[in-house]
Formats: sequence, structure tokens, C-alpha cells
Amino acid sequence: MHIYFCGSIRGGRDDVALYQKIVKKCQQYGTVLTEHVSHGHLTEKGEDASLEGDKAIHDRDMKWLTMTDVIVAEVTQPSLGVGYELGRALDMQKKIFCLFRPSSGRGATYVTIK
Ligand code: 6IA
Repeated sequence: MHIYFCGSIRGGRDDVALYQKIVKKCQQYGTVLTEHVSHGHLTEKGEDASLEGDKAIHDRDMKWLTMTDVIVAEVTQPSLGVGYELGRALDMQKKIFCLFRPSSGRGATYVTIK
């Protein structure tokens, strides 16, 4: 099974330790295509930015989104990119599992998608 994990990058990396736990758990069930989103050295400032460029990153991510069986998204940290990925995944009629922590004190702006 292919799993596409979504987590904030430019939106802020406060929850990266949690992303690592979620990705590890998901790896018990299948291949996580986007394991790099949980890497501690990837920061919102882009020190780890790929030389491939934004278009190549986008095209690769959309290819993975198309081939994935399920999307797991941690949505507590607001992220433009995660919102975009969920919108595209919804359009592709993918199974989507969103995780949100009410204890964060952030307003739950997301509702159950699917
Ligand atoms: O807007 P955000 O950066 O918070 O969006 C995060 C989401 O977009 C993640 O779920 C990723 O799948 C995707 N995404 C954003 N940036 C990248 C990236 N490199 N590589 C792969 N996926 C990405 C950009 C590095 C950047 C820090 C310059």
C-alpha cells in the first residue's frame, strides 16, 4: 500500500517530531512516499531546498498523489501546501485521513472530508 503523508514545511516545522511518529506508524502498513516531510533537517527556511526547483517538486508530488492509495495529513499547523494537496486529493476522490489536535488551541477550520 502507498501512503502519502502531508505535513507543514513552509507553514512551520513545530510539529516535526510528531510527523516522524506518524510516518513511522504508517510505515508499519505500507510505503510512505513522502517520508522526507518528516525529516528533522528540512526546515521552513529551505536550507534543504532541492536543486530540482519548485515545478519539479510539484510535478513529483502530484505524481505520487495520483498513485497513492491513501493520504494521511497532520493539519494542526496551517499550511498552504497541505491545503493544496488535500484539495487535489479530494478532486482525485482519494481516501483522506486528517489528524487535528484540539489541544493546540487552534480553531478547527477543517471538517471531515471523507
Ligand atoms: O506550504 P508548505 O511548504 O507548508 O506545504 C507542505 C506540503 O507541500 C507537504 O505536505 C509537501 O508534500 C509539499 N511540499 C512543500 N515543499 C516541498 C518540498 N520541498 N519537497 C517536497 N514536498 C514539498 C521544498 C523545500 C522548501 C523548504 C524550500
